[in-house]
Amino acid sequence: MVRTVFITGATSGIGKACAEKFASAGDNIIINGRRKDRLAELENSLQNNYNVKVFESIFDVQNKEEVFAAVNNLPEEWKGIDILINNAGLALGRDYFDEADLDDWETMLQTNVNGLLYVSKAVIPLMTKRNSGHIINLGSVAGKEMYEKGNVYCVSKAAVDAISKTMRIDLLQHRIKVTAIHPGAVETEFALVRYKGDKTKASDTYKGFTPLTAMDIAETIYYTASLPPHVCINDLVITAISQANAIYFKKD
Ligand code: NDP
Ligand code: 8X3
Repeated sequence: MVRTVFITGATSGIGKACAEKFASAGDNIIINGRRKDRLAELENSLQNNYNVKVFESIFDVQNKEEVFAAVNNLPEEWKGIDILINNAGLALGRDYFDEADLDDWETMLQTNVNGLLYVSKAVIPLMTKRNSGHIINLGSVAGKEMYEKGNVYCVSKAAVDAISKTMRIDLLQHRIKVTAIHPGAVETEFALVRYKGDKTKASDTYKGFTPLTAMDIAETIYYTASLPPHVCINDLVITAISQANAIYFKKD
């Protein structure tokens, strides 16, 4: 069966790898992000490589009006969303609580928490009316254990953990699956964004061990989305072999 998969934050990293993974299996994909050039490039490559349908949905998840307009104005043929992957997110800064930047905190909360809520609220009615759907939320090990200088990023991912639990309870009556995926370190543009373009700090993040790849996570997500209708993976923590949790690493 060909499914319709809506992926937020598909211009890079885990979201992009998910688009490739699901498209390679023949699913049709709605790709979101703010960077239009990257979305256009991805649309071309998915169509050329896998001959699937792709729809570009350019919006900022932080902007409630943009989110609802984008989802409500989807062409009819794209409204049967089977899988929503709430992936768009970021960390900004790594500073002590008393030294961290308030704007960074607001952007993380607005993107990782409110953005996820807006997109979910917009898409869920398209699922409840069919009594079917699967929502996959990207949490993090950072939401499972708080670490030094992680403060509001950790808070935002602990919120994703809690939101996923409440969604699962309240959407039970609509037969909507809710899966939360909590990766440890994955080598993407995440660290470059966190350290605001500082390439040395970004590459140091992944030094001394083999981190997960975006495709490791995409393949795991694809697995959770390909189980029989009566099976739901609720919560999944995935780390590299060198990482026990958000805090403990065994580096070379
Ligand atoms: P990347 O920086 O590589 O990708 C982040 C994606 O999110 C981009 O496509 C970006 O698109 C999108 N995005 C960010 N802000 C917005 C916004 N306001 N509106 C729409 N899209 C947005 O990072 P990852 O792939 O690593 O991160 C993906 C998710 O995985 C995040 O939620 C992150 O917290 C989580 N995660 C990452 C881990 C890691 O170690 N990498 C570990 C655990 C969880 P654009 O800029 O074009 O809008
Ligand atoms: C990203 C993983 O450990 O950098 O969510 O917070 S970590």
